[in-house]
Amino acid sequence: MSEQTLSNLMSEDRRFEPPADLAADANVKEEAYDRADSDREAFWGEAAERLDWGQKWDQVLDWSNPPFAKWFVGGTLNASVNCVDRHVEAGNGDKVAIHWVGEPHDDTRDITYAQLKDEVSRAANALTELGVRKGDRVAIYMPMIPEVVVAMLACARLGAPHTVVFGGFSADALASRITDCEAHVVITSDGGYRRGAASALKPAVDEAVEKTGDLVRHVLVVRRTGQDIEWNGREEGGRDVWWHDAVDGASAEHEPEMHDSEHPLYVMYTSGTTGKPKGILHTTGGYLTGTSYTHWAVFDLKDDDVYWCTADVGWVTGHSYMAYGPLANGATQVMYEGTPEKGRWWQIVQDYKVTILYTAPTAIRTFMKQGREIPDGYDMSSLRLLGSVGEPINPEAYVWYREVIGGDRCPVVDTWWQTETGQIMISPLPGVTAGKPGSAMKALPGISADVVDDDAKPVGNGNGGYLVLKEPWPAMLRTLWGDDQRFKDTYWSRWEGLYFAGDGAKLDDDGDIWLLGRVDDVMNVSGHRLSTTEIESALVSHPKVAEAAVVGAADETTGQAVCAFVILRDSAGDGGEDIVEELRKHVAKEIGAIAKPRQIMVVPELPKTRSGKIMRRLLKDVAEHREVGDVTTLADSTVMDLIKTKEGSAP
Ligand code: 6R9
Repeated sequence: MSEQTLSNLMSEDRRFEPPADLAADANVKEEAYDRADSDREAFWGEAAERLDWGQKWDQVLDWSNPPFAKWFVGGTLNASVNCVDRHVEAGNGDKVAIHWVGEPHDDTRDITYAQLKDEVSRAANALTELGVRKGDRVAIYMPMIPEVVVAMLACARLGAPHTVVFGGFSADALASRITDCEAHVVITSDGGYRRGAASALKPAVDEAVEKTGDLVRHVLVVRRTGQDIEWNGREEGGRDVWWHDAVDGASAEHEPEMHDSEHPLYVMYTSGTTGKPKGILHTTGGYLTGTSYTHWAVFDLKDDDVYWCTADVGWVTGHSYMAYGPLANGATQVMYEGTPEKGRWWQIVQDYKVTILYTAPTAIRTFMKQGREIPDGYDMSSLRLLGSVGEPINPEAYVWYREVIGGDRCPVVDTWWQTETGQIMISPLPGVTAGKPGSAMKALPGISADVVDDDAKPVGNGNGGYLVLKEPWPAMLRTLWGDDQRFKDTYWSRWEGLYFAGDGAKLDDDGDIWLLGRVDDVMNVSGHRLSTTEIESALVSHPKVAEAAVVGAADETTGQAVCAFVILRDSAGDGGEDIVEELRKHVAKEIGAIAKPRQIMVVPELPKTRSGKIMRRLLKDVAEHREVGDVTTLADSTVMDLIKTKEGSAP
């Protein structure tokens, strides 16, 4: 990687020391790194002791057949017992597990651990009644309502792996996932609320079920919006069953079975670069150990915290850090049904006295765009810790998040991980690490990461390359559902014994890690490696720019050329006539002439998935004047039309 491209982010020299009181009382202190280094398996064995096991394991890790790992071999446990029953038994039944906030104002519910236990038990009994047995797969396609968590835990209780499909996905996407994991039961709702209106879900399920032939036997439907839907009840020989009919009357007593530590917990589909989505398989003991430990360590979770992860449950962050991690830790959390409306989040922080907020850079940049007057109007003094996940956080957004949302007193933990890793892998520890804006810092205790070159040689401090993981970790994916070969090929075949994450990264002079985006997003312009992130970060540091996305478009002369799409801040108006030239110059100044975008398009929106990732693939299609590809995973598929109309007016 060229010196020039590394210099921009690395010249970021602001440091934020951990607050003294947090450091003094931190769950995890500096010594944890050494302890984990000296005996990694003992370290994870100790972390596993945080859970309740039926039978204790005989062996922490079996890595005799890499890359197929087995963690806590011989141990048995039940994930739902760990997430609910044991807290009730410990006398915390009255503690609120979920403060649920619906999108319509004043539509709220507080659910205690005791209530959650009853509800999960009822749902487990109802699913049994519908014929769900240990090992059967259940598809879940729901909005952000408490029943989605209940449904997941009920499946876990039975040992029936769930596959949650994000509610914004199309009927086709749902059908392909149902087919791939052969689910006989789908749990859904009539609809959900989005941007102030009821939006139907059940019709997509009907369509998907239709496409999958006779596979699906039952569709269990929660009534959320009360809107009109087609109904094919069992009386008429159909598949549909109302949740309130099946679950509400079921017994709240359910004797849980202890499952093998390696019993499948869930399959989560994530898109690969091409072809059919990959079904990432997570199992029980290691996954629960990895998520609960990291949730406790990275967020420094205390008994009286009010934690809020804003991710949708249809995304891995919603699985690890809304469902399993926090519930295994007996935390009180907020769950919000809606999307980021102006001011609404801050109202929620104020109302529920949220202490820990975990969100994505894209949301932060949206709020930056709206202006600080909005959050400034709320009392957010309850906050003590902020987290970021999903993409590299540019220094501007980090500092804004820290200052405006965190009142300049809350540490920001930038957490790097993937659907595949299951748990946070690289992150500051809030009581230990002095944060650098834009850096995820260091592998957590018990995790071993490095940055290597094409020949798997460690690049050393001050250099860039590929991020790899060197040792197995508890919540790692076990395989791709039904496709061991693709699992090996995708992650383990590039270099012997190393997990290839697909991300570019660099080590600064202190050895701290800076993520540079997917390696497929790393451009090569005239033989210079340029990171999309780095140029985006430079663009966003311009006062008129709210958000930016950069792609490398094929170019006859330079191999690839930098093409940028920018959203201007509301205060910048249309940016003025010379805005494009002004921004090109700005990038040249920030990074160097080589990084100057060939083309900059001012656009009203960027195409994003519901988990907030910019779909650069689509922008690349625009930049290379191709027909725009598959838009079904976009949160809002009309965005591409807006961008294409702009294309005509591009310079
Ligand atoms: C949890 C999640 C994984 C990809 C990953 C990387 C990017 C996630 C990041 C980050 C820089 C962070 N990513 N967190 N990049 N800094 N803190 O997002 O899972 O949806 O599977 O995405 O997201 O590129 O490889 P997933």
